[in-house]
Amino acid sequence: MRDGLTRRRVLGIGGALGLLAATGLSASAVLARRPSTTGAELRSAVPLPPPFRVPLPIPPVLAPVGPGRYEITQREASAEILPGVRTPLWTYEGTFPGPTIESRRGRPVTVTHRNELPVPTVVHLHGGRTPADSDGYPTDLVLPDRHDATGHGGHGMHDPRAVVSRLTRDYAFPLDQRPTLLWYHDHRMDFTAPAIWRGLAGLHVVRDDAEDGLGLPAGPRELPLMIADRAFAADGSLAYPSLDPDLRARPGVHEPYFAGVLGDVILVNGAPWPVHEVDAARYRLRVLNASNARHYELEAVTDDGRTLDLVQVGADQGLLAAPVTHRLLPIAPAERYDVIVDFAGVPVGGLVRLVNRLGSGRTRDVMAFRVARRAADDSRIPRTLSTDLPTWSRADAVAVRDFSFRTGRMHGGRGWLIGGLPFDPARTDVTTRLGDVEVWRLVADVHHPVHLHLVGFQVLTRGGRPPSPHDAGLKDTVSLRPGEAVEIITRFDGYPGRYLFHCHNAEHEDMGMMANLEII
Ligand SMILES: [Cu+2]
Repeated sequence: MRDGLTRRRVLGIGGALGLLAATGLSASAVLARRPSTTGAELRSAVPLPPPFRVPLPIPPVLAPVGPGRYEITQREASAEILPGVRTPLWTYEGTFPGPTIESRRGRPVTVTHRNELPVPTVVHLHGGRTPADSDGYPTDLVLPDRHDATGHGGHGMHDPRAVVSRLTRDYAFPLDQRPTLLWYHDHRMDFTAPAIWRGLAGLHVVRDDAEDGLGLPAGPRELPLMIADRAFAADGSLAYPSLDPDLRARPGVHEPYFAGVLGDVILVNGAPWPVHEVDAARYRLRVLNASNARHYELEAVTDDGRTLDLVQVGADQGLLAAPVTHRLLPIAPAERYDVIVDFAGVPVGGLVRLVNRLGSGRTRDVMAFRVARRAADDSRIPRTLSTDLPTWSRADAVAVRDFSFRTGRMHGGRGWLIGGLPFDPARTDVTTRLGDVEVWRLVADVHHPVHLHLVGFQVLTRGGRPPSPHDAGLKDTVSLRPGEAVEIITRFDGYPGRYLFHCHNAEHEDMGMMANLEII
């Protein structure tokens, strides 16, 4: 018990009593509200295109400006996301998603971000094993050139440790970590959700020789899929219910979107319900849920109603020890799944739809694959994928901490709290020693995808039972469903400094649901 949060202990996790103690909900409330998703859906005010007409875009790979050096300009741009409709965006390098950075494990990369947007920004590389000064702490602002440096932050919080720069900032990423799909996105205090919504998100892939040697589908048969829902206003802009449309002063969203903003258009790599022509062969899908609040349960369904196996080879933090076969793959905001799907059994001309079992109407469809031709396939899925996963056990843990993720009072209104407290950059919530193994018990009132910066973790239990099949491997984001408790185990290695853990429902994150982790 080293700090305030850990005093709020949860007893008997997995049992109803522990759950109720932690969430403060009545038994009937817990049982009555097990919605499939948390949040409210915005309706677009423009006509929406039919599904499976727009080709799947592949985000461009960013060219380095020197060995290990990249430059990204954050600027306003517009794009034709819906056919015939111009949509203004906030972008990295003029595109949504931003350009993909391709890296090799252990080869450091420096990305110079230049902020030409009208507001301060912060860049976080999600899943990156990054020193604290480049991790994109929410108050480490990059101010625009002519920013007056006032009027930031709705709650008047002062952060004496903030490192603020003007116009540009170099983010240094050692990338001394397992190969996986990372993503970079805005992480500014109080305004992360609307900034990501407007387009500030991109992919960053880390590879190594061992993974390259596995024989997984590669080249054009490896597809990054950034799934994100959005809604469009009558003028073609992205609709978002901000309390402050200028995204400068007052954080948060209007009711009824307090629990999360959902869109009625499903984008993959920035295109609405796209279609991609494939060979009748195996494909490796690098799936990221970049939605602010929407959860998906993905299923690959053929014309004749068959469900194709989704063979998972990797989780948030890289390869599994061995493949895990799913029919239905749940994916919460910020989670990544690395899956192989085999189109060999689908007739040429056939359509395989990727559907979201949690969606309804138009949001039930995600995208489709059109099988265009028969083709040779020398890819394989080895029975052993990796042998370097950590083997932490409960006996290694020097601390067990409990955190509740629930709504509550905050700054005179309502917010989202961890351990009963809203985020305060000036408060240290958890202090841990570099190298320590800890078990964290997380419990939720509604859906909360909980993300730890710096470290990967393993899921020990879910709902008092062994982890679910989709909990396999090393993760950095774990999906808590309503009333659910999850235990995770991790080792805080990497770098000392101030890091975050938070809910990755981006609206919850902006409305208090973050906490500080100080590694000493
Ligand atoms: Cu949350």
